[in-house]
Amino acid sequence: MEFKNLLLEISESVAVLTVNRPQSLNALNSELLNELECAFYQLELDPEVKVLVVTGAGEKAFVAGADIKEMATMTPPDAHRFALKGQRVLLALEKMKKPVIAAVNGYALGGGLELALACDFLYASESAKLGFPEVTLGIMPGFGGTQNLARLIGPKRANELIFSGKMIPAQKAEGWGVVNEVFPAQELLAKTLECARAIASQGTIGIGYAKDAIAHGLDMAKEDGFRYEAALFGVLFGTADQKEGMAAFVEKRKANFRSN
Ligand code: DAK
Repeated sequence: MEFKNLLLEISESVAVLTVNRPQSLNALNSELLNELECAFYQLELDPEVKVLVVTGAGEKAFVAGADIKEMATMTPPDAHRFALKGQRVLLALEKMKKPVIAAVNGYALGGGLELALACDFLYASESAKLGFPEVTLGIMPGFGGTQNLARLIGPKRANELIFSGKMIPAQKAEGWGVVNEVFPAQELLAKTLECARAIASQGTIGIGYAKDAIAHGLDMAKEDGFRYEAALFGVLFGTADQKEGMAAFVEKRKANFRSN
């Protein structure tokens, strides 16, 4: 599919998906949400892609939220459809089997922060600002933000951020555990790609199972999580990756994973 609002580059098993509406600070409108949904399904199925990086075009914004100009005139049925679409897109991202890293290169606000939080982890530039300004518009986060943020940083900090509508700098978000690491703006993408390529060189099936165990284990009783982990661990011993990884260790060479 041709994208009007996204740039997609794939190299060395890493796909970089760039939200590309810099004139609107990469705000998410309906057309862009449709394109994101297609892109996530396409990348999930593409055997060339082992890791996905999501970022924003330009130096100012990752994604400054849902498109307020489009939302301003929505009727309740329009808003309902828009909400269902946004939730579907972010759930598709959250459920991707492949690792996804957000490279937050500027404002990540509202739906933009929800997009970043749906990724497996976030790196950010020193100039990035994160927040949920929805209450300043008379609404509340609606693409999973209340749920993902409170689970991630606890209700007290989530309450403060969401009730106040204020933005916090990347460094503070790092202290809160929202962002894994902060880099100078000009290094962000290179550092993100370095990490993405390192992940892409490992056994993809093991990483996918670990992602599954972490995500689903959080919703389980601990003993059930342990049982689930053990079951997946056992399955890995039927894969070529496990055989290659352990043979490479014994033979003192670099593993060459084929991910089957
Ligand atoms: N939507 C549309 N256009 C936006 C935008 C946005 N979210 N953010 C920025 N822009 C546009 C601006 O209107 C401006 O366009 P022109 O006026 O030049 O045509 C251009 O981008 C540059 O922005 P500024 O001139 O404002 O740039 P500044 O540096 O002065 O300010 C800013 C940057 C990020 C502080 C400011 O642009 C700003 O406050 N933007 C809005 C941020 C915001 O409130 N974001 C949250 C949006 S609400 C739902 C689920 C989820 C959601 C909604 C519904 N359902 C379940 C129904 C999600 C809601 C949101 O995300």
